[in-house]
Amino acid sequence: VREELAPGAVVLRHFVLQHTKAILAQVASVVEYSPFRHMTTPGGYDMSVAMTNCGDYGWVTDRQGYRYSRKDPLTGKPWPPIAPLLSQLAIEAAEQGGFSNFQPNVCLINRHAIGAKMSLHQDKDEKNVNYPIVSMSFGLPAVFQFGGLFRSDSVQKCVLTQGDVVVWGGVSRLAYHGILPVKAGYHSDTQDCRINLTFRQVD
Ligand code: MD5
Ligand code: FE
Repeated sequence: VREELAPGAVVLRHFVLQHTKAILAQVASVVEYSPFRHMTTPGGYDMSVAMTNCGDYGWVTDRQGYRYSRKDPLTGKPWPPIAPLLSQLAIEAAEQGGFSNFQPNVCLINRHAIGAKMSLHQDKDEKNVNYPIVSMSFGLPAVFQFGGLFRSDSVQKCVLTQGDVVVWGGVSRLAYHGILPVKAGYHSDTQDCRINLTFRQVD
C-alpha cells in the first residue's frame, strides 16, 4: 500500500512489520556495541530522544554542532555496520518510493521514551539531498508532524505505528518535520518506547 503523504513523501504502511523481531534484534546488537545516549545540541540542551547509529558514519551533535562522524564519540571506535537485512529493506522501500539507486551508509537509530519529542527541524546535514531518507517505526505510536520548506508553513499530522516505513524524497526531503511527545503506553515488542531507524546516504 503506497500512500502519498505529500509530494515526494510516500508511506508504506506495515512494509517491514513481518521483520520487526529481526530488525529489533539487530538494533539490540548495535546498542550493545554503541549504546543509546542523549546527545547535546549546539545550544547546550540534552535531546529527549536517545540515539545511536550503525553504518560508515553516524549522525552526532554536541556543543560543536551537528555532523556525520566515522567514529562513535562515546566509544572512540567506528560505528557497527548496517546489517544486510536492514540495508536490503531500506533499499526496497526506497525503490517503492521511486528511488532506484539508494545505497544507505548511515542508519540513525532514535529511541523515544514516553514524553520524548523532536521539535520541528529540517534534515540538511547530508551533502546530497537528492537521496531520500527512509524511516522505519516500531513500538509505541508517534504523531509525526510535517510542514513545508519554511518553519512558519502549516503542518499536517500523521500517526506512525509499528512496521510503517516512510520514504522522504523530492520536495519533501527538506520539509520541516517533528515528533510530538510520545504518549504513555506499552508495546509488547519495545515496552515503553518508540524506536525509529532512519537510513541516509551521506556520500
Ligand atoms: C522519526 N526522525 O520518525 C523521524 C523520521 C530524524 C527524524 O526526523 O531526523 O531523525 S525521518 C523524517 C523526515 C526526514 C526527512 C524529511 C522529512 C521527514 N520531511 O520532509 O518531513 O523519528
Ligand atoms: Fe528529521
